[in-house]
Amino acid sequence: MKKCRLDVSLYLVTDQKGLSEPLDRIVEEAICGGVSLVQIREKESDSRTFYYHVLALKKVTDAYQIPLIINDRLDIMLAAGADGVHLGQSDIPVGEARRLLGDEKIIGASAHSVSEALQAEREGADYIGAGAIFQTNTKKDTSVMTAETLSAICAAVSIPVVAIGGITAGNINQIKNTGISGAAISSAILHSQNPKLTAEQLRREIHIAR
Ligand code: 3NM
Repeated sequence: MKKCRLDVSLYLVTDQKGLSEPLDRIVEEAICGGVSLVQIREKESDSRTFYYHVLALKKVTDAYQIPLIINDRLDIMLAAGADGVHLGQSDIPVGEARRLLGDEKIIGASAHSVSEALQAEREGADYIGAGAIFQTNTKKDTSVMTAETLSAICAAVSIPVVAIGGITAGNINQIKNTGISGAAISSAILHSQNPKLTAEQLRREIHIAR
């Protein structure tokens, strides 16, 4: 998966909690609806379980040539041969990850302010995740960011910025004209009755919002 083709427009972030179908099936349906990038995020699994979940999901993402990003865990990303890692502000620094990984792997970074975004860009991040844009139950330790801060982050960095947190097809129009390159979504897709249709709707809205 070459980084020059990185498409962050519709970014699915997984969460195993409360799913009504196996995760790999939901992810496959969502990819068929237009998801362009998948991040596997597991806060409660032990390392080995996380690793095996990555291998299972990688079969799906590889089949559709969609990059698979691992939340937090550089070691699991390397062991599973995934495409990249997403790092939060309490994970290892982006610069250290870049030094270890070289230029081929994708590194994403969460930022909650312009200074965090600029630092991540300087250290070699490929994209910024900025949030939470709306109230969310998927991640407890976050707070809502204003559309002004989101716009300021987009204006400050030259790498793509992906908005995250509580985004649905119904509210994404509130962040149009902020300069985002895409939206990262978990529950609106994973808990949809029809993940493919929801991904299609989100994709349409994102193209209008971009
Ligand atoms: N990070 P949903 S919000 C994983 O603010 C994550 O950095 C966030 O899930 C941040 O689409 C969030 O269900 C949860 O709200 C996104």
